[in-house]
Amino acid sequence: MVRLSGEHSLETIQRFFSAGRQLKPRHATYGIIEHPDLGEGAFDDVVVTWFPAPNSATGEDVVEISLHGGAYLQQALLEVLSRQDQVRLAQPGEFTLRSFLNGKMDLSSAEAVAEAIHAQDAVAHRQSQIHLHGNLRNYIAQLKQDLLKIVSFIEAELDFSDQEIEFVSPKQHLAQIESLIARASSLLDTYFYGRRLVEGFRVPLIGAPNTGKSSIFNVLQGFDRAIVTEVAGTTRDTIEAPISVAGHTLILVDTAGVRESKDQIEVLGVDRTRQELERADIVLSIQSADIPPEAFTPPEGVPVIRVLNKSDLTNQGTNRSSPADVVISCLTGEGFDAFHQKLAEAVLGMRRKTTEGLIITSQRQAHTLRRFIESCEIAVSAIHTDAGPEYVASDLRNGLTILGEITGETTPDDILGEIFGSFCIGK
Ligand SMILES: Nc1nc2c(ncn2[C@@H]2O[C@H](COP(=O)(O)OP(=O)(O)O)[C@@H](O)[C@H]2O)c(=O)[nH]1
Ligand SMILES: [Mg+2]
Repeated sequence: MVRLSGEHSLETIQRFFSAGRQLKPRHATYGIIEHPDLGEGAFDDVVVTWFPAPNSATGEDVVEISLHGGAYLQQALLEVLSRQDQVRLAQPGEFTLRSFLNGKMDLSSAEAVAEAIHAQDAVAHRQSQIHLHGNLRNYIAQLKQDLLKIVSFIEAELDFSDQEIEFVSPKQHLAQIESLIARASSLLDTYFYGRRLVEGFRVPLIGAPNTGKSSIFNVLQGFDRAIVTEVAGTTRDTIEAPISVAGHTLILVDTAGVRESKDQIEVLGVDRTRQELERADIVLSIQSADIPPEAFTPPEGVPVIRVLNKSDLTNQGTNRSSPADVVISCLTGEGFDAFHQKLAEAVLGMRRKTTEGLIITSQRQAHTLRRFIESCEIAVSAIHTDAGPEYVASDLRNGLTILGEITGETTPDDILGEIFGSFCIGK
């Protein structure tokens, strides 16, 4: 589909389209595209739908041309259309930007469009749909409304402070402000999981040379990607590949292992392994039945799955006693179902949502929420130190402005540029 948006959309398409009847708002009309620049005779038969402003996706006049599939038809039409007066190709994200500027969607929904475009798997996609349908906006709107109520009370006290009226002291707003902080924090807590929904969970394979890390990497991925040999130290660089587990994307990282080595390239590989360990979300600690176990300290707070490989060799093994969560063999395929199950448990164990099912995935939203919580915390300490209602009110006002940035009521232009720049053309 080729889409035109803006005030010259209708007159432009009328130069190309003949149907024997007028286009009717929001009705699909079958007809023919023809134009001298597209060669002699009919170019394609198409269906054109006209959405007059403001009842369209962008809030402007929109014309959608559904043509036959195929790169040539699409490219030729785009090229000729974009050479017309008052017509040019859209920038990435421009349709969504216009929709936002015309009040058709708030900023968190616009970001959800970006999330939907970038979603790599089922769970991330479902989350983008929850955001797109405004649930995040509603959550923030509720926070704003409750905060506004508190601010109004405190400011009313300021306005009438010279009169003999009894007002509640700012202390009595403490519990409400603290509950706002708790609600914002529970949303912020979902960011750790939310970011990984979008980027994938990093899962390095760590272990002594020849334990079968590269072999496991290949089996989990379903095809041979990493080089497997009997020579210890074959894997020098890290290689990564996405796999799907329980609807989540995991980025498997095959590493060089962590042994001390004299080979310079291998040493660099071992350094990389250490860096991977620092970024890890789940660590696969690999041992094998034929190789003595090597001690390694996993990073704190990161789930580790202890894998004992080469179960087919257990009888001749030297490593029968090492404790493992799963016992597998790349040779026979034994244990891989249980291994998948363990991986699924590990990612699902990291899932965080608010009670409304919300998860934030954007760094901008997380950063803004953090600033909001900070300004509420400043208000709380102002109350504790009897700083005076004018200070409390001003900190809370600040919080209101910050919340407005999440939905886009008060977002500076440079931030808008950054958000919409991450879209693809035609969205
Ligand atoms: N018998 C047996 N050999 C395996 C198994 N997995 C890997 N190997 C062999 O172990 C050697 C080292 O494997 P590789 O994946 O390169 O180990 P890495 O150094 O940890 O990456 C290769 O010869 C593999 O064929 C297994 O489950 N059983
Ligand atoms: Mg290897």
